[in-house]
Amino acid sequence: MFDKVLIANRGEIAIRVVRACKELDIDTVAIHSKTDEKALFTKYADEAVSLNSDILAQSYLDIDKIMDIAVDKGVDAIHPGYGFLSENPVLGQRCDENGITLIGPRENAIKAMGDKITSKQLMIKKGVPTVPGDKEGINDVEVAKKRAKEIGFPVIIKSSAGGGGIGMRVVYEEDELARAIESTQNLAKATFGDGTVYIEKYIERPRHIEFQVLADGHGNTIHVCDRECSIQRRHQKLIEEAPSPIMTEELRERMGESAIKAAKSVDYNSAGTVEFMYSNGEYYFLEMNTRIQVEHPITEAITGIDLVKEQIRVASGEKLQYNQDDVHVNGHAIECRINAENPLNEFTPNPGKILGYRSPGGIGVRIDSGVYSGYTIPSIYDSMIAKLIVHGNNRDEAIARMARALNEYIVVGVKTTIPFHKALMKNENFKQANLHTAFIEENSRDLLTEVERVVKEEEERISKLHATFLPNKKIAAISMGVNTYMQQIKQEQENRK
Ligand code: MV4
Repeated sequence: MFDKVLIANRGEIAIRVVRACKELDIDTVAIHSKTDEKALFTKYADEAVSLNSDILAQSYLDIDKIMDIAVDKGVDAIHPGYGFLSENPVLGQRCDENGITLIGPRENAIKAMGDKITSKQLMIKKGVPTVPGDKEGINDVEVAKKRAKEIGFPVIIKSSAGGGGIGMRVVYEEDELARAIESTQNLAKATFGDGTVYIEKYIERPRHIEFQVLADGHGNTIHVCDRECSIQRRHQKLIEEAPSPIMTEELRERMGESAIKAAKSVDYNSAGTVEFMYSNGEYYFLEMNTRIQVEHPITEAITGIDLVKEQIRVASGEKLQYNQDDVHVNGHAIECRINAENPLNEFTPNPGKILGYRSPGGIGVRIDSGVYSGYTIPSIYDSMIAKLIVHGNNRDEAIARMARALNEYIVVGVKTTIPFHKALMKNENFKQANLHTAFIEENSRDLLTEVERVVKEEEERISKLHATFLPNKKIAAISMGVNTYMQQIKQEQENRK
């Protein structure tokens, strides 16, 4: 096992990795940008080294700088977390050159899964279901037209170098096809430096179901069950749950087997996620994410498996601690992403200083967060405040528990997505698990009406709690909005008369 690990990331995931290391008796080195000097993760690690910059290319994306620190500090391994360098094949190369282990997959796996045409071809070869359509790039618009007619409209044009929803376009009729191909090619060329695009049947309102996989360097690959991630907005997930409400033993067996085949097709040897679309009883491979994901805790909740510890163990050369037969689903878990965003204004980021903070607790509640009272959420990074994860014996209990935990949550000073999640927990379509990738669009009117009501209610009910946590009335005034505060003062004066 490693003695010392450098964490090339920030925020809650850096803390998540520190916690796994501590339980494995590994020392940790955090690296941080100028802005992140006061971030919580730098205090949790045994050592923290400044990258002396806020420019991404000179901080969290600066491989040379990070390698220098890793060598200087004598670490055995680097954990890249998610985002940043986590799916950059160069990091692994540079680690190899310096005799440092990368806690993640090998270069070949990242590259093969990063190219959508390559990965689709691999899946077809292994018998994993893929969306009907081409498995080669478009060279000739006339050929593409013929293929689109065979496939049947609507079709979708996707960039091979894309993923995560970037560089795709839906085409409903033949007349639009040529222009759509050209514009997607241009976009892909400009964004990824590779203009290769291909055609698929467009699946309308699919569910997004993904499988967690774990693989070691000894030929063992298991799946750690499924997550439902259909509720997203512009490809940003808002909430995830495990297992998928539509999952049956039989479907899990089949999809899990496909996920394992996908991982094995690239000799995968780490923690990863295989994404599928599900529609009308059929499922299709979408892509594989070659990293630990934001929503991994819901899988940990229902299986009891510490995914990050397993990921570190297999990277150090150990065998997986679990066989497929050891993996069982226990109950139901939900994760809400609590972001500093205004759900009443298109979820625009609302970074700033957290004036008061108290997170929920009690049975079945987990918070993964990198913030504290007095911390300023920087505007240069994502606006995540926390991941609120609940676990219950079944979906209904998990929903009730989440609603309860959201009501306990107090964040003063920045607008958050908490009211949105409260509204979601009450939504009938959500409760009935009528989930699909257009859920937010189709339910936005009902949700927004409820969010507005919740925000008003919070101002009234929670202002009392705010007063408890924030004896300073000025801060209370900021938190509840000055007008509401003045009204309250007036009312108090009236009452006294
Ligand atoms: C699709 C699709 C419908 N049909 N492909 C979006 C992210 C990228 N990984 C692939 N995506 C999609 N591919 C076909 N043939 C619909 C989506 C899609 C989607 C997929 C998963 C989760 C959320 C989504 C939101 C919009 C569109």
